[in-house]
Parts: sequence; C-alpha cells; structure tokens
Amino acid sequence: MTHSPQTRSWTLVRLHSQLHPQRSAVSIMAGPTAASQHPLLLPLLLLLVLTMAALQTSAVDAAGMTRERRLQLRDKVKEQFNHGYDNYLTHAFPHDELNPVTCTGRSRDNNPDNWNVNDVLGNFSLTLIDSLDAHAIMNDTKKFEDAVRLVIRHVNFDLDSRVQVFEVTIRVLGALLSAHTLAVHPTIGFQIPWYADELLALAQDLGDRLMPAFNTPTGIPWPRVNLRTGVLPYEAVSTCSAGAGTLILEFGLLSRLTGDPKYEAAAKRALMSLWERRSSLDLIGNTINVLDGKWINELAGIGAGIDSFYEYLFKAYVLFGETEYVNAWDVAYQGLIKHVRDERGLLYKTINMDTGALATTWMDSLAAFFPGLQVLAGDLKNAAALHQLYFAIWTRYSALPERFDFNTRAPAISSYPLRPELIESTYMLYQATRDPWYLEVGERFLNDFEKMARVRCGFASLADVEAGTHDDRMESFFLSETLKYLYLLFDDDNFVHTLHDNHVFTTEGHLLLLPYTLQNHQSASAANETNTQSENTKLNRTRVCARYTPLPAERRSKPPNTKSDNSPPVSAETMDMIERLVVGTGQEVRPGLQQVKVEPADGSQYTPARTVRTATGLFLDHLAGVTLGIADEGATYRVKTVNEVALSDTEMITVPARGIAFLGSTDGNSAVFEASPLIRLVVEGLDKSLPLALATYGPALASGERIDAWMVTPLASQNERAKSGIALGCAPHPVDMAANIIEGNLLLLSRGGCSFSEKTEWAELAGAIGIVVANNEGSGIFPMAPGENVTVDTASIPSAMVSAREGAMLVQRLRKSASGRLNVQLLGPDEVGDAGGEGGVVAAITGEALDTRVQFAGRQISNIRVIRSWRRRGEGGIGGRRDTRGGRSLLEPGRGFWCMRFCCARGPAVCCGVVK
Ligand code: DMJ
Repeated sequence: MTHSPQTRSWTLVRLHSQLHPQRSAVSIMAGPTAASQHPLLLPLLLLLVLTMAALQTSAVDAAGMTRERRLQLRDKVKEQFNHGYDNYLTHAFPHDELNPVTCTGRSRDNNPDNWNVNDVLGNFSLTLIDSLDAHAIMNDTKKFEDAVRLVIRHVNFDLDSRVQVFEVTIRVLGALLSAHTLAVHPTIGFQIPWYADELLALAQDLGDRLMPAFNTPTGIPWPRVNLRTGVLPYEAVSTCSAGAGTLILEFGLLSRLTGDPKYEAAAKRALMSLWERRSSLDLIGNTINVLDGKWINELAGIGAGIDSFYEYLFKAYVLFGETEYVNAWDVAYQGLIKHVRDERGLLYKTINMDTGALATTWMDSLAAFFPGLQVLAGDLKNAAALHQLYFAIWTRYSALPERFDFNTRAPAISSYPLRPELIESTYMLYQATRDPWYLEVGERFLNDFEKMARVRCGFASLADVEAGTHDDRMESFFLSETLKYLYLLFDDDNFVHTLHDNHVFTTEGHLLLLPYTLQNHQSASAANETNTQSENTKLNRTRVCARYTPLPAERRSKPPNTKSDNSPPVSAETMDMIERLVVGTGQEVRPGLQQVKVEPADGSQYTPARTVRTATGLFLDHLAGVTLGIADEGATYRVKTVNEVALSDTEMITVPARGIAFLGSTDGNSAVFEASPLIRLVVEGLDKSLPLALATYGPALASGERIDAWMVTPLASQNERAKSGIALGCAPHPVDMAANIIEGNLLLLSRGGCSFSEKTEWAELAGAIGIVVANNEGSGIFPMAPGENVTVDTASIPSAMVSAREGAMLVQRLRKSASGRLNVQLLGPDEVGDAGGEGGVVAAITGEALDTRVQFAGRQISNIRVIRSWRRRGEGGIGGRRDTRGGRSLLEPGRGFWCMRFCCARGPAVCCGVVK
C-alpha cells in the first residue's frame, strides 16, 4: 500500500475545520486576491462565514450536548483529578501511591510474589511523576510547575528496587520525557523559565538503569531489573510480548532528545525481534523466553500480555514516521482481523498463534484500548463496533470487569482498578467522528466514577464490580490516563488538538512530542532503513518532518453516521449481537445464567470446581475441559452428554472429585479423566501431615510409597536480594548452592516468575530430588500443570504444591532450624477405591472425603458420579509421554469451545470414566 505524505487523515482535516470553521471557509471559498477585486465580496464572505460558524455551533448543540454542558463536565473531571492528586500530596507523598480509603501512602513491600505492587512501585513517588503532564493538559500551569519542581527536588533512581522494565518505562520514563518537552516547548504555553533540562537528565539516568535488561541473545529484554544493580542472577526468563514490545516510543524519544542512539536501537530491536517470531498466521504469542526466543505461551489476541505491542508497532510510525513500523503493523492488523476477530466482526478472541484454535472465552478489559488504536489506523467501523461491545458491558456494571466471559456472560475477574482503556477509545472515537453519542458515554463514565469509586481521599479501585466493594488503592494511571482522556473528551479547545509537532499518546497516556526542530536527529535505524521493502510500501518522507500519514482513503472504513438522537453509532444488527454477547437471550441455553460452585467439604484444600454455562451446556471449568449437556427434569437436571459423547438414559458419567481433569477424545465412546492425587508431607516436629497436590507432570508417588528427605529452601535466606530471585527457582541455581545445599534434597520454592515445569527443570539440574512449591494465594492447592510449550514430560523428579499458609509455616521452621534444613517424608496417596455411589448425584469419598455436590440453578444434577483417581509410578498415564501438539488447554476449531485438544496416554492408572 502507498503512504503518501500528501494524504491527510480525514480525522485531522475534519477536526481542523470544526475548530476553525472560519479559516477553512475563507481559504476554500476565496483568497485575498479575489476579495480585493470585488468590493462586495468581503462583507458577503464575512456573512457567509459567520452563518456557517453559527450553523456549526447550533448543529453541535442540537446534536445532544451544548458547549456549556461540555465545559461543565470538563471542569467536573478536573475537580475529580484534584480530589485524587491533592489527597495524594497531602496523605501519601513521597510514597508511590495513595490508599484513598484510609488516606495513607503505599510503597513497595519487596515480596517478589506481590508483583502487582512491586513491579510498579519503585520508591520513586510514582503518582507524582506519572501525573506530570496531566497538569499541563488540564491547563494548570502552576500545578505543572510545582510538580516539576517537586520531582527535581525529591526523585532519585539510585534505588535498591527490582521493578518491571515495561511499567517503569511507560509510567516514569514516559512521564519525564513528556513533561520535559512541555517545559521547554517555546509555543505551547508551559515553558518554565528556570528549568534547565533536569527532567531529561533524570530520564537519561533512568534509561541507563533500564538498559541492562536488553542484554540478551535475542534482544528481547529481561522483564525486570534492579534499578541499582541491574538484572539479578535469578531473574525469570519469560516476558510477555507487551512488556518487551512497548518501549520504543519512550526509548526512541530519549535517543532523539539526548542524541545517544543506543536507547532507540535497543527498544527497536526488541520490538522487531518479537515481530520476527510471528507465526504463519502473522500472530504473536503472549509469553516468550528472552534467552532462546521460543514462545512459552502461544496464545494470541489483543488482551493482557499482548495489547500494547500492537499499539507501539503503529504509534512508532506515528511519532517517528519510519515505514518499517507501519509495514509491520499492516501485516499484523490483517492477521488480527483475519484470525482473531470472529466472523461476526465483534469479538476479538484469544487463540493459538499457530493453529488459530480458540483458547479461551473471555475478553480482557485491557483490550478496550483497541478501538482507539483502530481509529488512529483509520478503521472506524470496527472501532465503533468493538467500543460499543465494551460499553455495553460497562453499562451492566457501571464499570468494566477485568475479564468478561462471553460464554457465561459474566465477569471472569470482577475487579476494576479504574483503568483508562475504554475512556481512551471513547475520546479517540469522538475526535474522529464528532458523534455526540461519545460525549454521552463520557458523561456516564464521569458519573459512575463519582458513584462507584469516589471516597474520602480519592478514588478507590473496585474489588468487585458486582458487589461494588472497594480496594484501598488508587493506581497512578487513574490520574495520568483515565481522567486525562476524560478531560480531553470534553475539552474541544485543548492545545493537544491543534499541535503541529509530531505527537502521540503513549500507552500510559503521556503526550510525547517530537518537535520539528529535533527531526534532524534521525535515528540510526531510520538512516539505515533498508530498501528491501517494495516501492509501494515505502513512505515518501520529507527531510524535515516524517509525520504520520494515515491509511489512504481506499483503505479506510467510512465513519459511522453521526447521530443526533443519542443512539449508538452501530447497526441494529450489531446491537443485537452485542446484546446477546453481553447479557444473553436466555433462549440459547437452558437452564439460565446462574453459575454454580462445586463446593468441597470444609477444611478441604481444594479450590471449588465451578460450573459455568457455555453455548451448549455446562462447563466444569476447574475440571478442565469437561462439558456436560444437561436436561431439565423438573426437580433435577440430568446429564445427557459429556462433551461430544451422548448418554443413554441408563448411563452415567464419572468426574474426578478434584484437581484438573483431562478429557481425551479416545475412541468416541469413552471419556478419559485424570485427577492428581493428594500426597502428604510429614515434617519433623509437626503433629499432623500436610496435604500436597502432586503435579500433573513428573513421576507419581505410588500408594504407600515413602520418600525420606531433607527439605531446604532459599526462602529462609536473610538476604532479601538473593531470596527474591532464587526463591522462584526460575533460572539455573548457582553451582555452589546446588552442590552444598540443593543436591540430594527436597527444594521448597515460591510460586511465580515462570512455569512450574521450569522450576522443576532447574531444580532437577541442581540435583534436587523433588520440589515443593508454596502457593502464593489463599489456602488452596492444585495440581501444577507444565508450561504451555511443554509437549513431552521429561521431569524425573516429583513436584507438588503446598498451600501458601503452610508454605509460610515451613519457611519459619526452616529459618529457625540450626542446620537450615528439615527432616521430612513424602508419602504417596492413600489407597482409595472408586467410592462413588451408584447413580447418586455425587458421592462422598472416603479418605479425603469431599462431600461434593454438583448443582445447577439450585437443583442437583442427577447422574454424575464423582470418583477419586490416582496414578502409580511406571503405569503410564499422564506422567508418561504426551501429545499436546500446540499446548494444553487449546480448543479445537470446529468442535466447539469445549473440546480440549489435550490427549493423555492410555494406562490403567489413569482414571477412565467409561461412558459405555
Ligand atoms: C496502564 O499502565 C497502561 O495503560 C498499560 O498499557 C496497561 N495498563 C494500565 C492501565 O490499565
């Protein structure tokens, strides 16, 4: 496709003429020469211009929202911003974040498993920095200058903080660069007279501290660095695509502003290195190994873990004007439209990057940014439809659940940390279409923030959108992004809308400017841009300004019709589909929408199985892959089918009581399940044994089998730095530690940082005889499954999980032990028979007695029998070789959502619930 510099975005032209109707009219209608030749022409023109301007104004008014109302809403957003920001300064600064309910500050806690906090909070007054450019955008010159001064006085990055490269880049580096360009820009209006590039110096210092992350064979950065010491020796090798591919805007601008090309070169290499590893469907996966460049998680889509990779691929072109970005984007976008967007044109699915097979049935709230990106790329039609889908979910909860399951039409994760994505897309769509509908949508957001989230000292994240409960946390992006976009939506006259410099909003909502004057600092990569692309894909750039040139007219979709009746700008048919996707009709599947929990007995360590509705039946999602078709029999429901196997009236099915069950489509007549058994850990000095869930990979322990061992752990180390890395066990253990501590012993590790099978692999290499992984949430345990890319089970040491609580207790005991080790025994599972009651709903099980009942809509399901299964060493089964071809948990196309691709080997110890 050709990108011509002459082509102008209709968005920009339209926006321009709306903001300056007089100027457009004069220049189009007649130049000064014509006017001087006809004495009457000037007054006539003036009259015409005034009439047009008046018409334009009243048209906007008639379209739904007066200018006065817009300004009221804009000012209300500013009041909301000040409520959050002022309270942060009063109650939280210099901490990183504000706890708005208790009016206190929040800092990192150095617990490596608490990544949601410690990836982001570096002890550098995050909220102060992240908000910097918002003051300017909200036209608060004083607050902007005060905040710049405060940052210069207080912020220093020489910190012993292990943080995520991505988070610090987008929230901190981006904010510093944005504020720097605003503080020096001669015409925008926020120049600070005393300012002497201090923010740029801070940005460069921070950039230098992040640079060690790029030191990998692939150029794909390590996900985390310690700001003082660089990459820790035990850093996890896996990074998500968004983490590695969302750096080019900030690092690129840092290079352009400092004149040092190394930052841009590193970030560009990372982005392109990911892109080079795309599949034949032109999709990238979710998680990749930074050392060998192999995909760890092959799930493709536009949600969590991938989202902003696409954003930066395109926006790098917008800011820098280099064609290789837009050429890659073109291919990437086609890949998404072809494979990820479903045939209805509405859902953007999560699929396997190689096969295209559907992998999950959820949509992430993070993906609500995508319509904004589609606007920028000129695809308004798709943008409007996807935005509408997300807004329909919003209207159900007055918020956007973190994850929404389009099969159950219910939140899969119910929290809402006041994210900006949907507001950002609304702003972009309004800028592009001027459809007043989007202003109404914005007003709804504003009111819902007030109603759902406003508390005494700020705005609180929602812990549960259905219950309306709060988390005592205000993430920095609420000020830096969410409210910024909402303000911009209502502020037609904002300077951003008439900027002449290359500019772009980063994924954290920071305004990055690349003024013309800096354009001569062409990047090394731009200078070397090869001529390998065909002629028609190259941008005909000018020397002065390689400005973003949107898709040519023939590639752009038509803008949705502007409405004046406050109805959504998508077709009735699309609205119908949205209605069905978000709330369901209740007709497709009976018996209704209710979710069911399969509760374990009190004291059980197991997470309850959850029965959720699918398009054609019930899905036992904790027992992965088992779908039940059920019939309504009045007082009870009866199982009619299990996956694709039909049941006759006299037949019943069996499901394992707990753990993950795998369904193989063996011969069409049987369903094969496996549930991992509970084994036990006897610990010296403890009067009762601890239950452990054996992993689904590695050798099993036979019933009655006993392994005597010493348990050791890096978790008990007093050295915090060593502890955080080693405790995860996601990299080779140091030779001396392996030889002196691990070899011959049972290793206790902490959950997180990499896949379970990676932990097992490194432990095995260090000579451990087995691993116990302490869960990091709640008191539950579950059978650990291998990483997504593990197709052959090679682990020869057993792995098992202990609950977080009992793991912590073990660490305490290990700390107190003079030798640093504990005498333990691992015991195989008790011998337990198939204790299901004949034809009973669900039987109690002897031994670990789970009085599990499967109910739906308050009624029991009549012919499920729950059995207990176990494995024995050497008897094949799941512990043997397996054929996953493309990974577990992937769903086959054409066979419905519920048909798992996983196929376990046959073996007498693998429990087969024989249907016939
Ligand atoms: C922000 O930090 C950025 O928008 C990022 O790209 C995704 N997550 C948050 C907001 O949801």
